[in-house]
Amino acid sequence: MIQETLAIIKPDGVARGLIGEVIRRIESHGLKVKAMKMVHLSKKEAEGFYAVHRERPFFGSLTSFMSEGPVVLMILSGENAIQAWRDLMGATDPAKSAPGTIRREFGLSIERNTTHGSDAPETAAFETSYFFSGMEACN
Ligand code: IDP
Ligand code: MG
Repeated sequence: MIQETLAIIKPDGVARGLIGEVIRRIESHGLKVKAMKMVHLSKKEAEGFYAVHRERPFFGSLTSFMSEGPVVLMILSGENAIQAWRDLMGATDPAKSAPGTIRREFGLSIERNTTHGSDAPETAAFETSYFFSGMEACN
């Protein structure tokens, strides 16, 4: 099934010059970039994006991190894109993610883990429309 998912290169990845490396991995695994932009989120915009985590103890720290510098936002498309992109990223905690995954190779901590990916079709729909209008996605 062809799906779309939201990918983010988080501030730690952009700051360390990993934009090209992350996109190279995405494209070499057959996922297509359908939309892309670089933005510096405000704290409020980061809070809106991560609203499902509002009650978690790390919410304040996470949203400060996500608004500390620019991020790259992308809509990815491909066969089972949601799981395919999560497989490329690896587990949330870099210390527990599989060798060869982005988070294992580049993640600095469970919070500063370099990339984001949607976790289900409903969250992918919310997250892609949170950042992109229909006009911004290419076919
Ligand atoms: P995911 O990004 O792998 O889907 P989530 O549980 O949805 O993981 O958490 C969202 C983000 O919140 C993570 O990517 C990470 O940046 C941060 N995070 C998750 N768990 C922790 C934690 O225990 N401490 C600090 N930050 C965390
Ligand atoms: Mg998540």
